[in-house]
Amino acid sequence: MTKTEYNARLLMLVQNYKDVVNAKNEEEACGNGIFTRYKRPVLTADHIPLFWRYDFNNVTNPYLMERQGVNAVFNPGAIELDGQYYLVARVEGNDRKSFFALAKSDSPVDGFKFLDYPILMPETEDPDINVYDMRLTKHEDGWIYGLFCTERKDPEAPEWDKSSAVAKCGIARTRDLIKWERLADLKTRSAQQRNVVLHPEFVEGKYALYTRPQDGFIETGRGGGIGFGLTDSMEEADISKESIIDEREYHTIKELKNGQGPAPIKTDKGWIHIAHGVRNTAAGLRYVLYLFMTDLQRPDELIYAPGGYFLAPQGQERVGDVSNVVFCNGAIARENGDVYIYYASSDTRCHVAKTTVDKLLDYCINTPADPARSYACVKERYKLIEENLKHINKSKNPSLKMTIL
Ligand code: M1P
Repeated sequence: MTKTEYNARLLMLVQNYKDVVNAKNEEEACGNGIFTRYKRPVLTADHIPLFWRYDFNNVTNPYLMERQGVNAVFNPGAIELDGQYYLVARVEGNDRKSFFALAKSDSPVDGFKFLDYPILMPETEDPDINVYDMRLTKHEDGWIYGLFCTERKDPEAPEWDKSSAVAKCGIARTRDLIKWERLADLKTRSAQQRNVVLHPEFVEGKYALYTRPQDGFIETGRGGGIGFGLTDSMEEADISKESIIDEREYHTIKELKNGQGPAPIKTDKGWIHIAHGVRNTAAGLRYVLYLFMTDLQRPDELIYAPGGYFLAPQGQERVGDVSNVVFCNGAIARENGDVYIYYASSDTRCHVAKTTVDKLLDYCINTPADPARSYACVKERYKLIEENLKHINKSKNPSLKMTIL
């Protein structure tokens, strides 16, 4: 490669990177009234700084090749601190290992830039093989906790089995998102755990955690459902009793498995939970987001369970490394009532959708629960149609009249 070719390639790389990182985001038109999607992903593999991927020494890398590629950036935890928006993304290298990296912006919907280095998460005495899906919780004890999945090879697996793994909940805490103190992994009585999330307040004077007990690494087996348990300390977190607060159910969007998303959002009417539900199809697993609410004093008591999904993969979101997946482990509820939901699509890229606490409450309280049978669903829809037809016929609003063609 000549010097001119090298420099032309370098310029092209820089220009492409700048275009991606500086692109402004726009709301999608119309939507469903519950939330508004944004047109561009907020983080992708193309947002990874070039100096994390390329060796820029033209002696050691004369062809300006990518030396350490990044495959995907997804499932970000999210937090607002001092008016800045932070995402702790799951970055997956070409080697399939995930790690955490902090991106920051002064806007909730665009301009996210990674800091100079990814997070070097300290290990415990039993090193993690893979870490991912951090949930950030600003706890009332003053710390910011990051709970994540730590995966290790199953020590019981026979020599020929190169896939069986054990998932546990890793725990770390920080004050500034830069320096992390690793604590002991969570102990529970379940074989495996994923999607564990810390509640932001003490419950009965203890730390409260949402769990997802599972028998195996992929299948929840006899386990599953979103669990709840208490622990005296986060330094040696140990849950002796888990109770299931949101079951998986036959013929619903959470038939196969489900999991708590980010820490729940506090409102005067209860806690709003964003969760994911999974069902199996001939085309593989389908992951969607759904909501439920729990009691303000008793966050383990379900008070509203709107039926069906809240947000499902759409358009380009449906395609990626693990297609037909949306997953959310980060949301920011602002003091002014705005809520930004950060979700990833198909284990590949991160998006944002905007809504408000009032809209989420209206959705949770007024969306009918899943009536469990086709006949009951049609009856439910009849009620809506009958009321609407009466209302439209009485109305003098010409636009409303036009809804009947
Ligand atoms: O591939 C989809 C998701 O699968 C897992 O989630 P769950 O344990 O709920 O099935 C996680 O690996 C998650 O990161 C991933 O997005």
